[in-house]
Amino acid sequence: MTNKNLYTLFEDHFPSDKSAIAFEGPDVQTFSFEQIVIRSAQMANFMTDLGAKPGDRVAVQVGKSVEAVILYLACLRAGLVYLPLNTAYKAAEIEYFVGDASPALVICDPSSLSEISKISTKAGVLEVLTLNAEGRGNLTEGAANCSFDFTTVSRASDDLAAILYTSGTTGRSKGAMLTHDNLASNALSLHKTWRFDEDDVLLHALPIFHVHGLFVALHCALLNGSKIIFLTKFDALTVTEYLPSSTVFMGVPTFYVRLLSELGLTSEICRNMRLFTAGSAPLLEETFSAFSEKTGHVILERYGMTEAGMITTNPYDGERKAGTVGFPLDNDVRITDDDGKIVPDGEIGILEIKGPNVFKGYWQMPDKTAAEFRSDGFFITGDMTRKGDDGYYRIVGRSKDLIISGGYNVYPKEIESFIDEMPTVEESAVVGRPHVDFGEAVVAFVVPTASTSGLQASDVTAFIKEKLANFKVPKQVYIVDTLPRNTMGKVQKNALRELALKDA
Ligand code: MLC
Ligand code: AMP
Repeated sequence: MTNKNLYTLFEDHFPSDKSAIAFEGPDVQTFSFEQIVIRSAQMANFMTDLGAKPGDRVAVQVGKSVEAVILYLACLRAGLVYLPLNTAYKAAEIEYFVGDASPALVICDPSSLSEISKISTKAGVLEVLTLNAEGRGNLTEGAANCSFDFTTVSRASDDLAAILYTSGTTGRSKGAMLTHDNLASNALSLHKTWRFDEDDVLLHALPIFHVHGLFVALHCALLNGSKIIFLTKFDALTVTEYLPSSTVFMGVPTFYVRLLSELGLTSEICRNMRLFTAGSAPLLEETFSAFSEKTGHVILERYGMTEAGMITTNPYDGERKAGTVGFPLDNDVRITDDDGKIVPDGEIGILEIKGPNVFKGYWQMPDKTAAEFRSDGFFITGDMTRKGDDGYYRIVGRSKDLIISGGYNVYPKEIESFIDEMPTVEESAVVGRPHVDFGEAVVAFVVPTASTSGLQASDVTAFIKEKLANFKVPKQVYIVDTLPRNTMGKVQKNALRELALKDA
């Protein structure tokens, strides 16, 4: 059996001159490909020595550093299943993920060690290790004493490489199980379609705990064996400083909105750039046009999701159309009605997909998995889609109750359930409202209990801030007497969206 380990695919594409730079940046140490190979071997040895075995999960909540990328590669090499967690998650959120995934190892920032250790002990974790945003901690210290040699563990195509949690419209988050082949097939497809070549330099400013920054961006560059300018956070000014030495940039729409307000963004600083891509949320036509006017570059918008990586893309050579997500990559797509019947071209329906990129299922949730697949294997994305006469696909809405704020998904149900736990609250409803910077902002309508007087919006915000990630905290809270309902008693979220919009 040939080894289908994704790391092997990357290593096969590393340059023959391994002293070539793999990562550099203003806040990181420079790493050559040789160092990446050696350090990932040492880390794989360290985790294996601690007792982690192929198939075990490694949950990781750490700041962005090259060492965190090496940790990801080390997990692949050791056959461990990488489970990245948003750095914004609070202890209560982490407790769920660790309890659900039962990882063998948990890696966290030293500042959260005591909190995470308590959670991990309850979940039977073997060891909790630390890694700070500068790439230091007992993970790198322990690895430094290990051998430089590690034979990458052989994996079959459908062995798990990663689990990424994605929230559900009802109930708790679901762990999307991604195999080595899911990730490899999508990486190869993007690398080819977006025409990566040996002289490319990727300017990387995305977080590395989601599909976009971890898989789409990193995989293309690793598969290309070329340099990454690695920024540890997105900052528009810093991006403009590094654009002249880069050729490819990937971002969520908020990155482009913020770049457009940088005076230094000119066509001159983009002179070496060949590709700007956008995704994770809809790119407004005005952002698309303004960027093209200012830089001479037409942003290539693509569409994807945690469960499948990238699904469609605007063409590299043909016309890139604003408001569209282009054409399917190497997966079959169809647009259907609620019963799964294909709708005529030009009509709106739900996008369903099938292909090597589509995940294996939700971790330990066979019923939820079954509910989201058709009997012929197509996965129901929940994205309302229309294929135009021109053949381009357009994402026109979502059948799932979901807000995408600055590229992060927020599920109203999760926040509503949380607000409703406040003893002073009768009920609540959460909706999205257009936001100039984040695309959509979270807004909450809250009804106090009959016996409560004087509940303030700030009480609700403070309650949420303590327990949930900051991007889930509503940008505005309205205290109201009642929620509008239809004759069936269902909360009319459209009416609330209109109210919030009017008020804005
Ligand atoms: C930060 N805040 C947000 C937020 N990010 N609020 C709502 N939505 C967000 N996305 C909060 C902060 O905590 C702060 O709150 C306030 O808003 C202002 O913060 P900021 O300093 O302006 O934010 P910043 O740290 O600069 O972060 C903004 C950002 C970041 C856009 C750089 O959100 C980001 O990196 N987004 C990218 C997300 C991403 O990679 N998505 C890919 C998912 S994969 P306070 O209270 O402290 O003032 C996927 C599949 C696919 O979807 O197709 O790609
Ligand atoms: P996630 O669960 O974080 O992977 O988010 C995936 C969701 O982001 C998709 O189901 C879409 O709703 C949305 N999305 C991603 N890319 C685009 C895009 N280019 N346009 C519109 N929505 C997008």
